[in-house]
Amino acid sequence: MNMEHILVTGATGQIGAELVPLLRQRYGNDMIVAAGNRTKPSAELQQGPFITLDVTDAAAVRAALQEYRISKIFHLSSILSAAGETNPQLAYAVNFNGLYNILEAAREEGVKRVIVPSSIAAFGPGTPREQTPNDTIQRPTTIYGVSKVAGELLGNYYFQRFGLDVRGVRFPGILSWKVEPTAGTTDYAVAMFYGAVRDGRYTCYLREDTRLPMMYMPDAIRALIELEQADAKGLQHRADFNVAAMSFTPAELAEVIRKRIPTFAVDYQIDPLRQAIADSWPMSLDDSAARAEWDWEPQWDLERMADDLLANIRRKLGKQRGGREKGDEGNRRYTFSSHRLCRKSPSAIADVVGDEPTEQLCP
Ligand code: AKB
Repeated sequence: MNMEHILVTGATGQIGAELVPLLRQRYGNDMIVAAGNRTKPSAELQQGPFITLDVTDAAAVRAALQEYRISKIFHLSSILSAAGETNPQLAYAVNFNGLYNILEAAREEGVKRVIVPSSIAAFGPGTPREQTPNDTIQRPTTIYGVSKVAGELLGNYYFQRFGLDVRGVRFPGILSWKVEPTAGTTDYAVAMFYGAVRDGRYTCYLREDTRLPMMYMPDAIRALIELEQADAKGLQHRADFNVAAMSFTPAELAEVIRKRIPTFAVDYQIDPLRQAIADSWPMSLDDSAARAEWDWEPQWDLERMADDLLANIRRKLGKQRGGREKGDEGNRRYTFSSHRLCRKSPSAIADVVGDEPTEQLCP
């Protein structure tokens, strides 16, 4: 194996499933090694190298870097906020030990760059919630958030101490249609679109006035790629950039959907766990550091995103043409009308490894 490759962990998850095809378009199918753990990879992900990789296994991580001569890593494996609170031990193993294994193996194997997404979860109740500054108080109250702060600091440390080029953005909630997120707190936004198309209604687990920062997937992917390619000379921050696109509440989102589907109905059944998490997060972000240091600029607003998402979800669900289209990623069951987290066995919860959606929400 002579050529250097890019590794994407958590490839079967919400972000990975969209990042991998895009990177493969740019660099060629064979150059991008997609790594997942428990979720069956889609046919699309298998169009290039796909490996099963448990990031908590240090030897396996190192062997993968050696086998494929990995030069860059997008490390997306993570247990998200809501799933993390149902199994903090697993979240610790994957989010702390998994990241440590990636950074150590990258350092030892001479990897050039590691991209590790952080999240708005890296902030907490003590953080200013409106236009949250890039550099501010970070005392999160979830294991996911604690792991994200640690990840940012570790990334900065590995750069300063070992010269490993670690970079990362703090993602808001991400809306997309290809792989539905089911392990986080911001997932309601995607679920509302699916509910609208599939059932004409949706039961929301967050209060109607819960304002959170959000972003459409094409912007999220572009943020990762642009930060990865940014000139290092311009970067004062490393693994901790706020990136913003839009902020809205469930009630505002429902209104935007109702403009397009007038009969759409929403009711609210609050999940205390996810409501408490959302209430501890920023409502909007100041992303001026990302704008200044690597020219970050979002391209999608709420109205345009709504049109695009509805068109794609309709196509995916086959509502317009009475059947699924060839190539659709229709292999998942939706559990979005749910409002409560199941207390499943650790092995079932472990399926969320790799930023992956699971059946962990109960109807
Ligand atoms: C979650 O809700 O846990 C994630 C996030 C904001 O990081 N979508």
